[in-house]
Amino acid sequence: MSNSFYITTPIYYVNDKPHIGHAYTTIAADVITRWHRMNGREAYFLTGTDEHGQKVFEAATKRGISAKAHVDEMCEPFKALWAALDIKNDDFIRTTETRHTSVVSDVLQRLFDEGDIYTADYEGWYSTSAERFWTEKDLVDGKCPDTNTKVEWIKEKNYFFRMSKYADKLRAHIADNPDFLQPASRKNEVLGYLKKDVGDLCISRPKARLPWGIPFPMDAEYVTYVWFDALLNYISAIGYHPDGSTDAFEKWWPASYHLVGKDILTTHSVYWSTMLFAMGLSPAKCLYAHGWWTIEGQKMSKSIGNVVDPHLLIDCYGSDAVRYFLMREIQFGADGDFSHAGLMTRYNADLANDLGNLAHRALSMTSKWLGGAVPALDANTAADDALQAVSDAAVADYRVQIEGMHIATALGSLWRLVQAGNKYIDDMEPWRLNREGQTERLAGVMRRCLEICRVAAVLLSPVAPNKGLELAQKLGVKSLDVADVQLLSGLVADTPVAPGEPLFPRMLALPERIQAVLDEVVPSTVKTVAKVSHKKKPKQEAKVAEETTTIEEAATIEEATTIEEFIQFEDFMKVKLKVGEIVSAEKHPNADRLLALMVEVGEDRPRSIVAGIAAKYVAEDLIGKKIVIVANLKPRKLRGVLSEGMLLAASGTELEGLITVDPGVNPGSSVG
Ligand code: ME8
Repeated sequence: MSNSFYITTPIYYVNDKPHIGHAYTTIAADVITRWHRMNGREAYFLTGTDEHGQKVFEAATKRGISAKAHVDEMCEPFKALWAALDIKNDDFIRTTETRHTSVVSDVLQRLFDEGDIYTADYEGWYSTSAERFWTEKDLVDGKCPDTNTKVEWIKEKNYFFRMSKYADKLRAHIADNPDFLQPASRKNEVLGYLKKDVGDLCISRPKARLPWGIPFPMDAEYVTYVWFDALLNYISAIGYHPDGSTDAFEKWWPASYHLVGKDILTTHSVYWSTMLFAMGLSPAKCLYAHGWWTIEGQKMSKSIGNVVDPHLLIDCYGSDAVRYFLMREIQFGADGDFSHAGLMTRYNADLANDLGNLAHRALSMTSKWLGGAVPALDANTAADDALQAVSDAAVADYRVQIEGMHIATALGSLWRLVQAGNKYIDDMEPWRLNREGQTERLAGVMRRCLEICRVAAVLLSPVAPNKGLELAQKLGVKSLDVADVQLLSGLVADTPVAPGEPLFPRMLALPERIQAVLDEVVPSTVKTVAKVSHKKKPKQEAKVAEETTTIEEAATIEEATTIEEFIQFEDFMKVKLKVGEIVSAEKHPNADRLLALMVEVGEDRPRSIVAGIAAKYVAEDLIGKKIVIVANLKPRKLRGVLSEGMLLAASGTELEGLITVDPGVNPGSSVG
């Protein structure tokens, strides 16, 4: 593997504010770049803005300002979003910069001199809004098939790029380079396109119609078609020049990856590759066209009003959680649906529960029972060997997957280890080891749990760099070293550790600002939230019914204790009662009478339980209490918060008190 790694995103049009679609591609590029950097490769990550063209010109004219002033302003929100999302790009190219326009101009001249650009009369239906010509059969009801706006018949002289001349070379290149077009489905699409006759590409627009573009060096009456201009950014930014490129260009080209959305597959695979052939250059090693996000089941569009502003998500969840969600929710390459409910569910399930609990349990037990320092390892038991094997496999798989651009699968591999860590805690019962005074074993067990947290911190960091670092700091780890990361012995004994604040505080209900957006935008969208979120929920919560339960309907203690009819023994046996330990308690965000609890019941994660006990108990006083829960009650949402069980309590006309259990009884023990 060569040591230099060059990755690009599309350069985005400045006619809109950036949304989560733009964020998606850029985050993916950032994740991959961070991973390669961690592995010692020299990397160069380019993004930027596409600033010429009809729409930009019209928007500037409408505002009564110059196109240049308009684009200077409009590229800023992109830069600001990348900063807010912790994107570490090495360069940001704007197509209005001289370093770019001069290269475009010189490439045009060179290709013209060499005969790969020629003039001819062109006739066709022209759509101003799509900035392109259509043939008669392309039109839909006589209108532009892309924008559904009127078209006009235009006959004019234009400049053409001899794309047809390089079509065979492109076909051969695809055949000889099986990894060039990814994923495989996209390759088939391009091969389908190449089955037809590939014509030449009209690459000029008369200046009279479109003044905002790069002028043709050999003809001041014409400007360059926006795609011919834009695609060249990938090489102008790194120092290409037809008369002699810089060393930087020689170092980085061909790019390792062009990441694009599937919407711009043809321009990149066909136009760009043939342009490169004409310039005597090879295409990027891989053109990866990812899938498309819809929003709450609908196309994202300004007219529907459902365009998701990434800043809102960052404000509510933090940049790391947004990055994690977008990377984890869908396979890179596949289409996917964004839903606010899906984001919150995954945030709670993966980040707050799985990872957050592992870190919290490992660090707080170490602090409570082992003096708050990394404990010594003891000799491996069979369970410890098995845990090491899970770590070996998870890390190896993560590496293969992320390097194959399967970021979601890579995260899935890491999560297998996180879940194994939680299960290890349940199986090893550190609370029992502590009670029984098995200090050496307790130390060994807690050490391995902390080690898993270290692996998680390292492998999480390309996707969630701040939280990766925060977790590492809690463990006293100074550098996120990926070499031999899988070995559950990488920490330094006696280093101080501290649980501190939770990494990902649990989200009890949709953030108010998000709920307000959903309520406001399109009423039908809100309904879709529930529907879509069912489909998308991770397994654990798939059975949860989305109900609009009121407090009165809730499964309160009163309800359970006023039933006086006889039941059969078998009926009673259906009820599974378990001992639980309350590990956290908070006021319910939407109901004064309810508390939202997290209860450890010896499973791979604590359960979220909503209980109508706020009149009698202050939340903080409940932490550490051992109680009895009905463990097989169908989970439901109570005023928007998931409840996965019910507490047993004594009550007369009102609640008298919780049924508590001897402190020596372990969470998870069955009652009955
Ligand atoms: O096409 N889902 O710019 P653009 C996933 N300037 N990705 C999405 C998305 C969605 N719903 N919406 C946008 C252009 N994207 C040209 C590119 S490159 C030389 C010139 C992402 O602002 C995706 O990467 O329309 C898509 O390809 C890109 O934004 C389009 O950005």
